Amino acid sequence: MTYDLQPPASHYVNGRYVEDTAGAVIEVIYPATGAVIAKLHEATEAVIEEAITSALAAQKAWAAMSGTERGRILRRAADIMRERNHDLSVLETHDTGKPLQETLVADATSGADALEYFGGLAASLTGEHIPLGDGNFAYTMREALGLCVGIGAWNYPTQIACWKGAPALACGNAMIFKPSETTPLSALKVAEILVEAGLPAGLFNVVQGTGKVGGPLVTDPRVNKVSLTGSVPTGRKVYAAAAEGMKHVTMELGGKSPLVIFDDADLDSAVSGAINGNFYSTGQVCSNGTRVFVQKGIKEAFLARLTERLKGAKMGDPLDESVNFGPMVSENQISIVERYVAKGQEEGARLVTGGKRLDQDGYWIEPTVFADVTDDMVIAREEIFGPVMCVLDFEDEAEVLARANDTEFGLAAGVFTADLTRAHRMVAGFEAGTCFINSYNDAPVEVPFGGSKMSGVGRENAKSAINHYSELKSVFVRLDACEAAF
Ligand code: TXE
Repeated sequence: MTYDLQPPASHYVNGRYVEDTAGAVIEVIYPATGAVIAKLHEATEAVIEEAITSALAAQKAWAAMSGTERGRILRRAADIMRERNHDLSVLETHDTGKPLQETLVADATSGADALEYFGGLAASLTGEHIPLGDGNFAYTMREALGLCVGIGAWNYPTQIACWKGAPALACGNAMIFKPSETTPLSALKVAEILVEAGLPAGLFNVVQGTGKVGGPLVTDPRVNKVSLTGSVPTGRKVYAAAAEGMKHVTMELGGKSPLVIFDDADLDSAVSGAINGNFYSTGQVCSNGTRVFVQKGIKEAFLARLTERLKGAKMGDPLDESVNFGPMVSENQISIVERYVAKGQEEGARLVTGGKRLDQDGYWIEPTVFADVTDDMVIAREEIFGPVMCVLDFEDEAEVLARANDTEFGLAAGVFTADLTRAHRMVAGFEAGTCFINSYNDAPVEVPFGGSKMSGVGRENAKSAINHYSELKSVFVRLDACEAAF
């Protein structure tokens, strides 16, 4: 790899690396071994201030450029990311622990897709003409919001930086991005690449830190929009703080999504869906279908096939491309998962496979399946955010739909069935923002992604993201005389 794990400095502000060693130390840990691979400093007030002032100084000129010009820079950045995919993926693997087999296809590539997609869209962000009779008319202008703050989670650091940065920049905004303190490395490379592609300094700044840095960014009156990917408790705090300043928000939060498998489903395909929806990225995916409802007729066949297929999970050096199951991201996260595994056993769920933490350095735990899970168990109600699948039985469609929706969350939902009529009936009934029929967890940039209920507000990706990074100005034009009552 050509990238050093230790970046030149902690932050990327105003087109260059910036350091302030007065900030608290952030140790970056390689989850596969527990070794410290880099040390950074949390942003101080001075760093945050420079991030804000340089962003504001650059934003108006950026918004005044044509969409074609802005888009060209984003598309160039997409090309650079693709050229450097291998190095970026190795870095992402060190940052998150996710196996290289995954990071090579799901992180910088997904980020590049977002840059390419929104780069392509930038020139077509227009308003409309509204005829009003008698020659009078109105038109709308789509305008940038100004300064946007992006706050990331640790599971998809590159992807999250790009899913927020690309639409923000395409619309003519500046963005300050704060990665999760657990995975601070990759977003710095996104900033570097954008500047290399021609992005003027100040338009995409990266500042490091915990909520102590995120908090002041959210409340700063100069910030117009906040987009967060994280947990529901943090989302609630950030949303409330943003509301004080009447800021635009996008909240991409957690879930406990249902995946419903009817007994007419193709068994192997359904097992693949359940594996993708529970064990990809070691289960650390917000949209995971962790409540797997299996119709009674195929329950035992499903569990048998699933157990067989799980033998194909290969743990080991995440940089070995044949490894397909990595460690969890941190000691904190694995200990949360261990507590839930113990809770599931205490509650009387049947541990079908897995559940054990490996006796070695790093944060390794086996892919875990519980069967005979009931709706009221804690493991069926709370987001675990790890490789723990809960299998629940059901008898019929109406019953399973009601149970699937009986949650405070509403991020995603999936159904496997050979009956397409039933499939469409089910997705029409799901209380969830992102649904899948005979598939699970696909997230192409062309499709809106996001949740309802406690899982969030707004949508990322697709044309719909444009509405969350711009606003309309309406202009009324009178061609005849303007009259008044007196
Ligand atoms: O998330 P947090 P964490 C869920 C998952 C996991 C839990 C905790 O259930 O177990 O979240 O993960 C920043 N003002 N997800 O601790 O705490 C924080 O620094 C402004 C789901 O990583 O929500 C980080 O950058 N910012 C998720 C980001 O918010 C604040 C993926 C998220 O932190 C802040 C990851 C504050 N007051 C975890 N407090 C998903 N939806 O995919 C914290 N932050």
